[in-house]
Amino acid sequence: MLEECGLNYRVIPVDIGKGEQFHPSFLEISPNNRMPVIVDHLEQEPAISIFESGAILIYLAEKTGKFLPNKMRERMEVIEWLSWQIANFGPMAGQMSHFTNYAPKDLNNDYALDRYAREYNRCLGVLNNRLEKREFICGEYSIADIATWPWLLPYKAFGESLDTFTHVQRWHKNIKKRTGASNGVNVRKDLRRTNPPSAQEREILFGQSSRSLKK
Ligand SMILES: N[C@@H](CCC(=O)N[C@@H](CS)C(=O)NCC(=O)O)C(=O)O
Repeated sequence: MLEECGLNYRVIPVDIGKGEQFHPSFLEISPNNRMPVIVDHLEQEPAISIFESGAILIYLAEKTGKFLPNKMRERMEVIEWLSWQIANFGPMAGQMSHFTNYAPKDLNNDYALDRYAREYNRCLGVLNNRLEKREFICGEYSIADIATWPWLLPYKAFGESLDTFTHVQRWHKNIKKRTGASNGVNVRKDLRRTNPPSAQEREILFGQSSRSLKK
């Protein structure tokens, strides 16, 4: 979104394998100990911080007047589909990623994998139906597309194919051509995890409970 809007920004990496997401200064602006979170020093005094990707997208759309229509009907459609992504496609893809990439192989995860694979596949069906008569999710390119597209990208690693989702295929190609979108998904690619997490990192990442938040 920042790339799509041509906004200036500074990336501050958070090493979640080292537990930096539990640092009090991070929890102050992201109480759910998750990235992303943004701090806008220009718009408000004092600076305003926003966590949760959906809220961040709405904020940036409001700030720039881009990718969120003003008219109530069109605006609500975008918010509806943004909410669909936040509550369905994103979390299902997130769980697919966990069970595909990180769940211990010596445990039987078949049920969980099957459950999330079906839900991811179902969401692709919902998206495909929606795109049948529209170039983008809500007609014009919007924050609903910006939120949804990144979770389509790992479909092959999740064992999916787009062969039967022809409208999703077309939509994917169209977004990939956008400079802002492709720049956005490549931001700080150098920091992406390439090795499996160590035992210590696994404990920080997957051993979380309310105790992890203790001050
Ligand atoms: N619902 C959140 C999910 C964000 C999320 O899960 N972020 C992951 C990285 S992609 C994270 O920060 N994980 C830290 C952790 O597991 O402690 C959003 O959309 O902003």
